[in-house]
Amino acid sequence: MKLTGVELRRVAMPLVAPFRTSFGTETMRDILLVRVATDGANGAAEGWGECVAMSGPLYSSEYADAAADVLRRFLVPALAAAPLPGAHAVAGVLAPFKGHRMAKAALETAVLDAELRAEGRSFGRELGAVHDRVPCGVSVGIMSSVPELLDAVGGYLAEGYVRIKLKIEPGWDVEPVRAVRERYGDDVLLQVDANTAYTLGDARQLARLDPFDLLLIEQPLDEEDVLGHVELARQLRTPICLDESITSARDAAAAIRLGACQVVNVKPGRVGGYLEARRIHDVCVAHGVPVWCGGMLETGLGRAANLALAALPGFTLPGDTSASGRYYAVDLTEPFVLDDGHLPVPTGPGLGVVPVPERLAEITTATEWLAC
Ligand code: OSB
Ligand code: MG
Repeated sequence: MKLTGVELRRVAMPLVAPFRTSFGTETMRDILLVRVATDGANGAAEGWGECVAMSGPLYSSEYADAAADVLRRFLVPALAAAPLPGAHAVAGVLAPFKGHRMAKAALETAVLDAELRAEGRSFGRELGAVHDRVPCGVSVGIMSSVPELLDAVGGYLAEGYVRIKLKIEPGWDVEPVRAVRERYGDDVLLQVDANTAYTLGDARQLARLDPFDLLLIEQPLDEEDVLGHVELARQLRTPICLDESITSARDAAAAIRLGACQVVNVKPGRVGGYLEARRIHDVCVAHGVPVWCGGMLETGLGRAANLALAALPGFTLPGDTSASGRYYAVDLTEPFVLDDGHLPVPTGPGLGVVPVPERLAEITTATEWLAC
C-alpha cells in the first residue's frame, strides 16, 4: 500500500458533564483526528485514527498540539518516504522518533483502518476478538460532595454499568468509597483511580481502602515510580493496577516481573497503538495477570477500536469503554448505546464506524492536508 495524503483535523466536543480527576477538570475535548488516504492492490481507501492526547500535558507528557506538530514535522514525512507493506510496518518506520506514542498510535490506527477497510476485515477480527459484545464499566470523576457522587453512581448503576471506578485524590478517597459501599452494597464491582496523586508516604492512608474489597487501585504513584509500586504492593491488600506507567509490552513485562502491579490497564494511545496493545494483552495472559481496556474520553471512532480490543480473551475485567452518552450528547459517529451493561463489538470493515459528515463539519475547528 501507499500513503497518498494525511489530514490532521481538530474537533471540539463538549462533554455532557465536567470530568474531574486528580490532574484537572475537562469540560471540552479538543481532539486531533488523523485521516489517511491510501492506495494499494485493493484500490484507494481511507482510514481514521483518533489521537487520545488531551489539550495539556497533565495525564502524560503528550498534548494535542504537540501530537499535531510531531506528526506534521516528522512522523508523516517519514511514513510517506518509506515502503509501506502494511500497518504492521508503521511502528518500525516511526521507531527512530522517541516517545510521542499517542501521535504514533493515531497514525498507525488510521493506516490499519484503511488497510482493513480495503480488505473488508474488521478490527476485531484482525486483533483476535473472541466476543461479540463486551461488559462496560464507567469512570466517575471527583465531585464536590458525597451526595452528588452517590447520585452520579446511582444513575450509572441504573443505566446498567457493571463496574464503577471512582477517581480519587488525597482528601477524596476513603470517604467516597465508604459512602458508595454503604449505599450500593458489597456486590458492586468497585475500583479507584488516583492518576499518580499519592506518594509512598501515603501507604497507611491507602491501606484504609483495604476493607472495602476493591477490585484494584489504579496508578497510585508517579508514572516513573515502578519500585515505589513494588513497595506499596507489599503494604496493601488491594491489588495495584498500572495505567500511566505502562507504555510498552516490555515495561508491562518488567512491572509484572518486579511485582509493581497485579492488574494492567491497556490504553492503545498510551502504548503506541493497537498492535502494541495486543502484545501487552499477550504478556499479561502469559503471566496470568488480568488486563482491561482503559479509555481517554474517546469519540465513537476511538471507542469502536477499543471495543474490538476489549473483546480479546485476556480482557477479563470490565473496562472504561462506556457508551457514547456517558461522554457526549451527540457523538461523532452513530452512538454506542449500552444494552444490558454491554456494548457491541463493531463488525464492519476497519473500525466499522465513520464520522457522521454533518456532525464532523459542525465540530471541526481546523483542518490541514499533508500531501504525500
Ligand atoms: O486515568 O483512566 C484514566 C480519562 C482521561 C484520562 C485518563 C483517564 C481517564 C478515565 C476515563 O478514567 C476513561 C474513559 O471513560 O474514557
Ligand atoms: Mg487511569
